[in-house]
Amino acid sequence: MKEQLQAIRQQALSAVTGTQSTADLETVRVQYLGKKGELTSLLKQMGKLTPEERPVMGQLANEVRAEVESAIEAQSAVLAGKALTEKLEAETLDVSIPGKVLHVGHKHPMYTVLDEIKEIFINMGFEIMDGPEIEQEAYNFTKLNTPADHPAREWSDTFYLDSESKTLLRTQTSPMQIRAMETYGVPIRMISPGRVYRKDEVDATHSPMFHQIEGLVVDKGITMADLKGTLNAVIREIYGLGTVTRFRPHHFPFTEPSCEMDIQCHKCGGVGCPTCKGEGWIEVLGAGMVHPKVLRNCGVDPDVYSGFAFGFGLERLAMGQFKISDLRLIFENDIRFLEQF
Ligand code: 2NM
Repeated sequence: MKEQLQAIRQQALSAVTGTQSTADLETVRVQYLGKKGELTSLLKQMGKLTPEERPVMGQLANEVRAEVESAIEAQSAVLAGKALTEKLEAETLDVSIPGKVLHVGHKHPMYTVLDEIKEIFINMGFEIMDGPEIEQEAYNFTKLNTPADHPAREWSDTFYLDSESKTLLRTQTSPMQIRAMETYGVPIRMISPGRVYRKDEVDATHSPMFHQIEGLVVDKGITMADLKGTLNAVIREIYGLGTVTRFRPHHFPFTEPSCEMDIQCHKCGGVGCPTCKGEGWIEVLGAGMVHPKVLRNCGVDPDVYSGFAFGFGLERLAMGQFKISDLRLIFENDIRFLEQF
């Protein structure tokens, strides 16, 4: 039996060191040390030995088992190292290849300006309200005191969606203010930013779709002084504290009296230059005291309440702010243009 054990030791050790893979090694382990393995089978014959021989053989068998086990462990480490080396060679990585540049987008310049404006009005207690771009003639014109024979209603000026001129693409965002007064009543302090549509040919300063922000304040005792004070405060937030402004008389059907607001040209200080087209002033918005008929059309008693309203174009504001010379650049979405902001 001693000779058999020695033989198993010899064969097992050389089989272990001869293995080329982890799977091979496992086969060898089962062959010698497994439940039906050679060493185990031999130990089952221990009963045939004399009582004196048994402990001697038992000890030898344990030594053989321990030796084979540690050889397996050592070979396992060798094979793992070999597998890693092969893997590293097979999967070569060229660290000199340039990485992929990820393009991260950012806010469109016009929306940067819009967010700034919203912030200013929110801080003054205004609410922001969104409305439909497809409007009814009543909300876009009639309730805003724009009568049927007003030039703004011309087919050449407005996108109508039916032959009776009942539905249209809104030409301003004020219809939303009519809706707000009807829905929430007064007092009210709100702005409505959004897209508006007019039948204009595209050029450097015109587009059939552009963005407007209109505002409305209605309460008891609101006067032209509130209009001037509020708009001066807003414009000085946008253009700087030292901005000089003026109000000129104007006409809008929905306000009476109406005005336009100019800022003194920040480039030439009012002397006249290309930026202000020699005027010394730059027009920034239209405004006025809400016409009593408009208030009445919204169920508001003009003998108790009064209000002011205003409107301005967002593209023009962004163009001034970022020194953009052509309106079309704002809508073309050319990445080379947009990346500059
Ligand atoms: C402007 C100029 C003047 C305006 C009027 C109203 C409403 F709904 F209260 F009648 N909203 N916006 C208004 C007034 C708009 O844009 C140049």
